[in-house]
Amino acid sequence: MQATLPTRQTITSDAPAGPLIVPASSPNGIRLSLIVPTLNEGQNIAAFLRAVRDQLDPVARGRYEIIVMDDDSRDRTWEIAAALASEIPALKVVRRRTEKALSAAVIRGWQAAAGEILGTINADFQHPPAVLPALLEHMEQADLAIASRFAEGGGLGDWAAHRRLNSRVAHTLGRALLPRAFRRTSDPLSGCYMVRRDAIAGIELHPLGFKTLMEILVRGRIRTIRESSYEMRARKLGRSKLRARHWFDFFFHLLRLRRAAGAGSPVQ
Ligand SMILES: Nc1nc2c(ncn2[C@@H]2O[C@H](COP(=O)(O)OP(=O)(O)OP(=O)(O)O)[C@@H](O)[C@H]2O)c(=O)[nH]1
Ligand SMILES: [Mg+2]
Repeated sequence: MQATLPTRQTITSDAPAGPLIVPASSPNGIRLSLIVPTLNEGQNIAAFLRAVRDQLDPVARGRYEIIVMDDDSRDRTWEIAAALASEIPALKVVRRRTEKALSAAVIRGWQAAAGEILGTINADFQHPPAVLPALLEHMEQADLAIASRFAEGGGLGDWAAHRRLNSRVAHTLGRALLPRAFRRTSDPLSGCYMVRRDAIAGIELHPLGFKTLMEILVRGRIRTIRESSYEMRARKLGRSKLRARHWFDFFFHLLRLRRAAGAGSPVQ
């Protein structure tokens, strides 16, 4: 498919660099900045962005932005996304060409964002965009709102047995190494959540791998957490980027956070 040429304002290669620190922001009327990290999601991205817009327009029209953080996908996801600029004025696309990593892409997106609430969701429909309005509403009273597979009404849907087992092992390891952080939510490994900018501004983050939420739970100034349940789905289109090496990333990330928690983080 040939995408029309994106406008200059929609697409940029200027991702923030340096330490992963989200700045405090000056008031500008943007309530929510939603980061969508992508790598070769050309088959999903257009339908996904339209679905996000359809969920957010009724509750936050003119007060949200969607930032696609694409790591220079070979299938030109960035170009397909940016071609939607006229349909989705709230859209920005960053084509990152210097770094490649999911968790850093999310935080770089927040560094470039304007909103007082910062969120993230995957581009492959595994997190249903329909959960977004409920999360945003929770943010009226919370520092962190999490889309949870394990809250009442949620589930792992059509997930394969080996993925369910992986998930169970990951949760068990997390509970053993970071007990206090893992007790605070039913789904500390969720990839879909919103956090108040104030709760993480000025704190240097050190994520590794796919699980940024653990980073926020340990290093952030999180007092109140709310959850909305959802049914996880298996990916329908495109290929998984999850690899065996992400298990090592996960394990080292847990150890790093355990050390940080011991050094006096708010949640140990
Ligand atoms: N920017 C960026 N995005 C990534 C990278 N790796 C994965 N993603 C995106 O992050 C999200 C999660 O990746 P997935 O491949 O879906 O991982 P997963 O959900 O654990 O695996 P599946 O269940 O098989 O889909 C998707 O939106 C991906 O496109 C990366 O290195 N950089
Ligand atoms: Mg996925």
